[in-house]
Amino acid sequence: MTCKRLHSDQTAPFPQPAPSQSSAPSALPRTAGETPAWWKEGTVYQIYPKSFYDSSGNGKGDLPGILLKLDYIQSLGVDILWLNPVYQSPWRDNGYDISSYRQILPELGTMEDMTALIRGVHARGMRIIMDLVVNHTSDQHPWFQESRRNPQGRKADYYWWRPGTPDSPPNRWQSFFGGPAWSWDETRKAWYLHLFSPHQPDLNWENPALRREIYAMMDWWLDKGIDGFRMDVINFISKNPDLPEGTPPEDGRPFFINGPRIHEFLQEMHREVLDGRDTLTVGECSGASTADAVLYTDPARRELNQIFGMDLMEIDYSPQGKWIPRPWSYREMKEILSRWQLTLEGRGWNTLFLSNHDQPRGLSRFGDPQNHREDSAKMLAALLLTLKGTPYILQGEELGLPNPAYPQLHHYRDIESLNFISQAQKDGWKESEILKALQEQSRDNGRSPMPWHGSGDTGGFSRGTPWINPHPLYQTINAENQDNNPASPLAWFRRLTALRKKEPALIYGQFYPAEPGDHRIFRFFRRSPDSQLEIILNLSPEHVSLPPRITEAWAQTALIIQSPGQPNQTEPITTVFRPYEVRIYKKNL
Ligand code: TEU
Repeated sequence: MTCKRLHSDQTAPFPQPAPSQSSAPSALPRTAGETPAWWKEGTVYQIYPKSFYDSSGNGKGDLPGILLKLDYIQSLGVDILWLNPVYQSPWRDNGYDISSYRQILPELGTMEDMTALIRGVHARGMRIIMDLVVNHTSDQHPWFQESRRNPQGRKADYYWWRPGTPDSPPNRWQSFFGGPAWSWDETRKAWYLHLFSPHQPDLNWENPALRREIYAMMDWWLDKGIDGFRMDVINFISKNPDLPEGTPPEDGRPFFINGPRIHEFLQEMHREVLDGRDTLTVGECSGASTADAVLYTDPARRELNQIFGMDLMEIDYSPQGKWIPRPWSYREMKEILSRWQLTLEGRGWNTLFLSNHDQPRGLSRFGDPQNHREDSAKMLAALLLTLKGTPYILQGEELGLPNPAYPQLHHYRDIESLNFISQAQKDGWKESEILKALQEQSRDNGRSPMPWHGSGDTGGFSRGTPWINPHPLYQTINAENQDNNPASPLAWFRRLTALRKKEPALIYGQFYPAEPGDHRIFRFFRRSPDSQLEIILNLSPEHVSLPPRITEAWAQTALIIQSPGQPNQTEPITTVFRPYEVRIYKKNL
């Protein structure tokens, strides 16, 4: 591993782009030596189906609703849809507790609706991936029901069962949602492991018959026409079978994160299911380092195409966890992004994301929704669409949507938030403190209904009562009022997706960090054989003046896009960056 940690802008190495190779013969000049793939070129739009568009009036978004909005999605210039789980589920963890992998939750639609959606997406030249949740199932899944009832049966060890007595669990591991990671099952008179809620028992991947069932299920979905999978906590599936206690004893993570057989399992999955298919596989890999990311995504190893690393999402986690966030700096943010870019260059492939259904909105965390909402949203969109990797945009992010920051405890729905509320109350937190933590960190911040227009009670999301409150700002921030406004975040987002399609250097070009000239500036190059783009982002709400050694070189380049400002109008080259200003200069080589 040659992963250098960059400590500060002063000490950071700034490798300059190598001299132009454009005269040298290259088989793939537009791809700068990278093997081309649709999943490298595409931008992914994440849809949280229950909060996207409710066509039936039951207060929940649904599959026909997504179908009705495909023209809007296509108009964004995105290429791939990722759907959060829509499978049959008791919905204890919003669908991440699946009770039947081959059925659709009736509230969300039917299998015919799903087939129609796949067809509709493909007819528009886009692709669609689904969530694959195979670290655990619901406790209502027939596999678990059979496993708990029949300790001698074929499915007896599809899950992590351990003998004992109801008063002494096999170890002291804690679950991610709070409370012990073991529950006692009265039917089988044994303990079972659940890294998440007690309703989400962990599957035992040591069992080859179980693995075969999962591969068959994946095949079944791919045969239906989906284009790949976002794999939920996929790097947790291999556990150390001794299940040792950690340090402290409650921390079992070293024994199941990137566990002993993880690479073997993923390579087997590749052989059994993915080989010969043209799919996108992206693994959610909390606890994966950049070195792990290379192991998971190096094409020669035949595991996954990409992973979601969580370093940036955990930038504000304190030693006490996510609910007590700590301050972070622009230096740390740039260090994380640059480290992932540099380590994966030529060895794997990155994902780029600032939001998802488990996180507060990227704008609220990394931008300034109070004072510079639109400009900071545009800067963050530019960050996502100009670094190297596949960008993932959460529905509403294209509108510059901040956290809904619901103002009362009873507005929250997510199991993790509800468990936090009861624990914090027990621990004596004041209600105002609990609310502040939820408003900043709750997963519900990424799950509010999509604001389609500014009228009615729900912003066009539903004719019924929404399962979670509409976004409080839907009257001012919505798709309709941004659609024809060329200065809107939505219009800017469309310009960026169009730019990615026009400039292969933004897809395949090598990433080079550049001397920023100021700690609030993120400056880097994307270089392909025939062009070099220089991207300069002011990460801050302040005016920043750059030194002449940086700005003088711009005279030989073209300013191809800039924010703030009107499209097709760029400011004369100035050395002062306005709050959240973005500029991209291009030089032909
Ligand atoms: O998330 C896994 C995961 O690491 C999160 O639970 C994380 O700990 C938490 O969101 C941080 O606040 C995946 C899914 O994305 C999530 O929605 C599920 O709840 C979870 O797995 C269990 O399936």
